[in-house]
Amino acid sequence: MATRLTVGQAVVAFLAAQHARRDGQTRRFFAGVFGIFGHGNVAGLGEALLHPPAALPFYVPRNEQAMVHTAAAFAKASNRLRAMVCTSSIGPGATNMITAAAGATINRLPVLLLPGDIFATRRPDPVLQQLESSGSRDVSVNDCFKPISRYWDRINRPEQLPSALLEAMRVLTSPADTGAVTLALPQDVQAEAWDFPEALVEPRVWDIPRARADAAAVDAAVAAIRRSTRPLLIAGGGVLYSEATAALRLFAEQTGIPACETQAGKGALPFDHGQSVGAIGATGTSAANILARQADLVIVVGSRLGDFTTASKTAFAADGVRFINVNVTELDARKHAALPVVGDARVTLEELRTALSGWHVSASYAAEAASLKSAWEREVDRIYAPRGSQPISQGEVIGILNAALAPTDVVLCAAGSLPGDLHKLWRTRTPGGYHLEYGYSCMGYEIAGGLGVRMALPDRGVYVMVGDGSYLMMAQEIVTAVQESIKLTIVLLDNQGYSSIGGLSASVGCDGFGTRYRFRSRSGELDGDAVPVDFVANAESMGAQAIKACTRNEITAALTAAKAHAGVSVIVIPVDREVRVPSYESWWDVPVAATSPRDAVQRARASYDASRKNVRDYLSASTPPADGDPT
Ligand SMILES: Cc1ncc(C[n+]2csc(CCOP(=O)(O)OP(=O)(O)O)c2C)c(N)n1
Ligand SMILES: [Mg+2]
Repeated sequence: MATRLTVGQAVVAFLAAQHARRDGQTRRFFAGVFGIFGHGNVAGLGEALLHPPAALPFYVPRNEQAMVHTAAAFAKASNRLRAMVCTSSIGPGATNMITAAAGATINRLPVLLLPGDIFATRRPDPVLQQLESSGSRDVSVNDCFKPISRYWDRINRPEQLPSALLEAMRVLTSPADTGAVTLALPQDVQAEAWDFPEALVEPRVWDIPRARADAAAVDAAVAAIRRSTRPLLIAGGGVLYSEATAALRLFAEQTGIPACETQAGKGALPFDHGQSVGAIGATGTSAANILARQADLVIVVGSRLGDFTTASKTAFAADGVRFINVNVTELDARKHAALPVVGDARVTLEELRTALSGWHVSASYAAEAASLKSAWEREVDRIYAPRGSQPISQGEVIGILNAALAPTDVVLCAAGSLPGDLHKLWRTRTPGGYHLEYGYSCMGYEIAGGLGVRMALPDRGVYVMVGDGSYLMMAQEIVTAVQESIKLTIVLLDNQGYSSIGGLSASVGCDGFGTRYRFRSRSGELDGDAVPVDFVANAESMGAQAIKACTRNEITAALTAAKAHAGVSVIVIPVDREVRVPSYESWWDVPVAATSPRDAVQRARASYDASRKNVRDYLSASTPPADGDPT
């Protein structure tokens, strides 16, 4: 049986009929469509969405980059079991999506992008906004999506649509392959009618597997853990996506192995769990980083082992340190020459725990981890404590917010100095309560992302922490939140520019150059007075309740007012740019100029050269040849 539909109509009917199932629970996969129309999608997809199916509500955001951030945050907060669709016109609307699409792919989050594209027939060449190439007519700006999409296609004929849609779904629902998927839809093809097979738009369920690891790899991992004396667990985002937090807790409790967390994995254990030693790496706690330095075996669950996690390959310093990487993705499972355990986090942790029955780390190692942990908690208390001076420090604000929030509330952030401070200091009590986009660390994700989290988790309070720099880059989705009656609390920390990069600049001998928001002075430099921005008026103009809060009491009162307000609240807090949370037993590789007339740069380079000596390659094979193997 065939059904006559335009390509746009077939796409919409197909998307509304897709479901995902894991652990026997089936959900609609797509929760809605974000779109900004132009000539590239208004007639084709626009007509198809004119009366959107109830399953696929349509939302109008204010910026295409932001809508893809919102979609990515929605997928992250849904543990990748649900996703959103984003449609744009051709040209700038499409390329606006690229930054956030890269972020989704880097963070392994499913988003479906439907940019309009230039005419497949090419008759009106060049159409408005078409990029022309002298070397080929088969080029459009949508080719820019290729390297940042896990699946990319251009539908030049209606017959190509069914296989492309199935491939898109395979990738979006694959724990190992997921990321941004782009189906470029030429504007003429969107409007073309075709007799599509009815089976294409029938309800379909995609099973999201819990892949079991190779039995020999699990045996080898168990043997390596039994031999280890100072093992350390690293929980990455994969623990949350796999909903493996209970399995991780039981594994840690049974074996006594201390567990630390990446940015994406933070909250896998409650901060006060006996085995939790908090954040690892460049933005890690003293407890985790001291244990990492001496670990003989690092058991990594669901992490891509980015440079912040490994402290640029200096975090694990013991001779002969080995890695076991539990990951659904081979790429990650093989990193650091690890023993690869390619499988789902939850089932693999359960298998490992069963096989390790009766084994426990030594009492002295457990006691050492516990004492490092209590020393760390005292340090957090110190930073949270009132300093009694103005402007307030960022660390204090984090403490006030942490105390005011309910255990299930979500704190969200992406870029600036806040992510590092939050990674160290935030006391997460519930999985999903800490939402950091730190794969791409994209300024502008914060408010758009907060919207996506609240859409995914309408019963959880969402608190967006954002720097003044990020806010000025992308605050306009406040209007979308107001339009949709979505409650959000935005905590804006104003330090008049880029405190994070300012600190980094000073550390490489460059004195914070170009990181302060200052008027150009008579000297011709940007070193005049601070450029004033009235953030309260700005937020109010978009329909938010906005409150300036400078002291501890004012911040607490503003949070109470935000709780009572049904819509968007923005709390503007001036903070001390120079009072920074230090790093603990850690390093981050940012190369310093090797020659410079500046003394400060030369000193920074000398210190950089000394630190760089600690970088390790982690090449030692996890499974050396056994006796009798040919070598
Ligand atoms: C889109 C984007 N551009 C540039 C950067 C590099 N960058 C990282 S943090 C930062 C400054 C952020 O300023 P703000 O939001 O005020 O936070 P603060 O550093 O003051 O804490 C910059 C420019 C980035 N991460 N993302
Ligand atoms: Mg700032």
